[in-house]
Amino acid sequence: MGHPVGRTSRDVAEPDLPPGQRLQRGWPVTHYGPVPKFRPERWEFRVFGATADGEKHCWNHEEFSALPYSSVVGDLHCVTKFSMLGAEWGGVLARDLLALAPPAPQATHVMVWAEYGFSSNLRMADFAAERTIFATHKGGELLTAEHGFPLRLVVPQLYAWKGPKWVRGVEYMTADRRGFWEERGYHNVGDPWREQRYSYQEEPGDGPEL
Ligand SMILES: Nc1nc2c(c(=O)[nH]1)N[C@H]1C(S)=C(S)[C@@H](COP(=O)(O)O)O[C@H]1N2
Ligand SMILES: [Mo]
Repeated sequence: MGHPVGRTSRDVAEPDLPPGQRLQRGWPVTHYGPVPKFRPERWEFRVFGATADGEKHCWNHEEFSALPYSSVVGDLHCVTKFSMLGAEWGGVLARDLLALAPPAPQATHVMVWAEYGFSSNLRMADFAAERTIFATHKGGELLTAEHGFPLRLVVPQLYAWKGPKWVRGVEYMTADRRGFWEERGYHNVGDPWREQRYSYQEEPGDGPEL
């Protein structure tokens, strides 16, 4: 064991980086459009679409803040090639939300909706993954406005655009539909380990026809 002579510890730590990614010191801010202003009295989180009971489920900010709190460790991989590894995220697990507002059996995908109509589509399996989390905190501290306060989705096993900041709801879908970046040339699935960056790389079954 130990590090091979002549190599730095950085070299041996890289297996956590997906192909084509590089480590980023600090935490840059990346998004399209302005940072929305948080108005607690107008904020609500909605789960709608193909729910098991056919109803829409809503939480105001106070109610959402009272949901079970969990934390996970997960990476952010931006498709522009920087990665942040091993961040600790706190908030509500997507799994817990699925239990609180169950989808109909026919629901196969979700659209995650954020302020200003930003959206991102996910396969139900990615949404229900162990570490998919609606984060309110990072490293034990509340998110800042530019990083998504009061709520952002983190899906550690996919590229970071799959996790909207300023998230406001989830639509359960019985067929796949492209979200904001998925309609604009990015891969429908977005697995960084398979380097699924762009829609031209898609194979049959990866997403709806373009
Ligand atoms: N609402 C919204 N969420 C978004 C985006 C966006 O444009 N709008 N960009 C995504 C992209 S491409 C990345 S890399 C991450 C960046 O998160 P950060 O700014 O906290 O590093 O946010 C994601 N979530
Ligand atoms: Mo990104």
